[in-house]
Amino acid sequence: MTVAKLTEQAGRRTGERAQGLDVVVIQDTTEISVNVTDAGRAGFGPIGRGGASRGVLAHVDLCVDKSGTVLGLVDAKVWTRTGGKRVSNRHGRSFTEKESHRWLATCETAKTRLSCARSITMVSDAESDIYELFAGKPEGVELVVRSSKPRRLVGGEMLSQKLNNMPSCGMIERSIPAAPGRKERRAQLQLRYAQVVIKRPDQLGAHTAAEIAVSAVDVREVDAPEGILPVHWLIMTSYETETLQKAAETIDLYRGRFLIEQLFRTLKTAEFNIEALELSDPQAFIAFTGLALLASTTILQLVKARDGNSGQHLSLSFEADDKPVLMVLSHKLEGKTEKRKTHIRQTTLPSQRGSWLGSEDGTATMENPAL
Ligand SMILES: [Mn+2]
Repeated sequence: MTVAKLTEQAGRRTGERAQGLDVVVIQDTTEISVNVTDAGRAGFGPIGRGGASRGVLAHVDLCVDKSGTVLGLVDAKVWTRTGGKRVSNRHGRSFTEKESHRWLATCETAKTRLSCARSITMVSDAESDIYELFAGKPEGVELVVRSSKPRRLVGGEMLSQKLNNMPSCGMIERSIPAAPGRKERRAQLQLRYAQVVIKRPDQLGAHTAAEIAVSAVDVREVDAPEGILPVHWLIMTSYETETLQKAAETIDLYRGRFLIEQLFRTLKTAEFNIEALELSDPQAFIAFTGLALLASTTILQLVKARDGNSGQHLSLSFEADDKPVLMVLSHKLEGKTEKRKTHIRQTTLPSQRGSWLGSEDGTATMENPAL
């Protein structure tokens, strides 16, 4: 069993679910530290700022539809760096040899595995502000990336400067999800947007496109509450963004990224607490991380099904073979009191064609012939 095999299978199923849909793939990397003695750490490469800790990295691609329903993983790579030191990515290596190439490789995998989707949009954070990503993106895959590096435009002006000098194009109101130490809030967001042409950075050679045309959307929160760092993002996208409506859509695509943070929290905190695992064999740790990522994705789907009227189908999370186990667990977990039963009913996934588990007389019904 390898992570590649597990995720290939998961990706294939996600591809089936994505058929005909406009899908968004959120990609992100998380670092997972190991909880073993110094001797046991020997097989693990450096992670963290300056390589201060030891552990593995996981790069995950989570597929959602435009309503926010989690369709599943497209791919996940889990690895540990070799050598005692973090290898410098800066000089003398081609982009395909660098660890940062993963952001582009993920786009290629998404294009292959989600070939039946109507459209594919990749969303990623500031770490993926990479010129070669925009220059090399596969056709039919669009990008929404938070900018973090100074970018010079054709004509000499800096990207951030251009947007700072523009008047506001309009306001939108959005909710900003809660994060550790921060409550959910409504935010007034001021938008600026422009079509720009970015110049190739000097350190890149002529084999990379000399310039790339992107849309830039600057969003900044006005009147943020006292003590709260106001939202200020500069987003680059391969979509043409020529209206306030389009700019707002770009921001909404980026806001959807918080789901992957929720996935990583599931992996690292209460549910799996993977960083507490005492496993000194790197290959075993990597395989376990892959399994835990798949299970965390299912948990994320179940949590969304419990909390909202997602209307998501049971087959999003489970295989037909899982049915007997789910039946047994459902009976076992259902409480004796009426309140507890209600609670259990709320946590079952509604089928598109009626209730799947827990009919009134306690016998389960199966109305979807596909399961
Ligand atoms: Mn990240």
